[in-house]
Amino acid sequence: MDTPTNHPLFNLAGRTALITGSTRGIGLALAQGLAEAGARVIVNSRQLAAVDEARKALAAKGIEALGAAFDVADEAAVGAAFDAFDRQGTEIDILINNAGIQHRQPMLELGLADWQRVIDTNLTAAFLVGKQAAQRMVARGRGGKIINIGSLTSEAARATVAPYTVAKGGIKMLSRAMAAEWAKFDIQANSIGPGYILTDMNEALVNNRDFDAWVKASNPAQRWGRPEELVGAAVFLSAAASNYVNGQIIYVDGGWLSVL
Ligand code: GCO
Repeated sequence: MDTPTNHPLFNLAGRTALITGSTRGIGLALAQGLAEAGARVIVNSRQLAAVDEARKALAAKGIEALGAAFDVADEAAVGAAFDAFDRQGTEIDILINNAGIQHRQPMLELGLADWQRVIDTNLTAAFLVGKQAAQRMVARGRGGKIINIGSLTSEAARATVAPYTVAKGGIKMLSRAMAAEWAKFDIQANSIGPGYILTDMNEALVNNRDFDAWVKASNPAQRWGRPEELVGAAVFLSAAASNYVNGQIIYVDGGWLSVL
């Protein structure tokens, strides 16, 4: 990879970033984007094989990524992963809580187990991983950056995705709660709210003609977003450029939430 030549306010050289759920989709694009801005990146998912594959894909682009396979929703596994980082001397300066799942079902039929699974993975995990990362940032005294990935549903509900909507609304407020408690340690915690993005998670929606037409008609940009279009906001929120920006959510949605 070329030596980063970006503006110093956006240069991530010397920083280490953990991006959860980064073996595909938005997470993988953010891992690549942060690496291109100079960061050393750690790829994560539950499956070691998926982590290895993502590292290979990044290596083919000249990026040497580290890997850490663990379940972000499992408190013991998260603790063990951070203990391993400590043993290896890996110090995380930037955390992107990106891991997320979807479950589409009308709420009248929704069972507790599915509700809980989505809340655990999309919201509680960001608290669990965020806490471990922040404890170390505070102890090191050099501050840090936390980015929690929200959604259009951080702001507005859509039928059939209630637990996801509730979790993503929570993500917006989790960033603010983190900012409230950790800003004094020079930690900035912000959210990014992607619009409808072309990812595997949304494959069923992309392939649904009515849904695809709805996305193109409702969004002023008249198209789906691409994962790499989230990189600019992520680099900004990971870099010195955002050192006095805290508790915000930046929607990267083609203008969707700005219109009726
Ligand atoms: C859905 C999607 C959403 C969106 C996204 C919008 O079923 O509505 O999967 O989760 O992709 O989060 O911002």
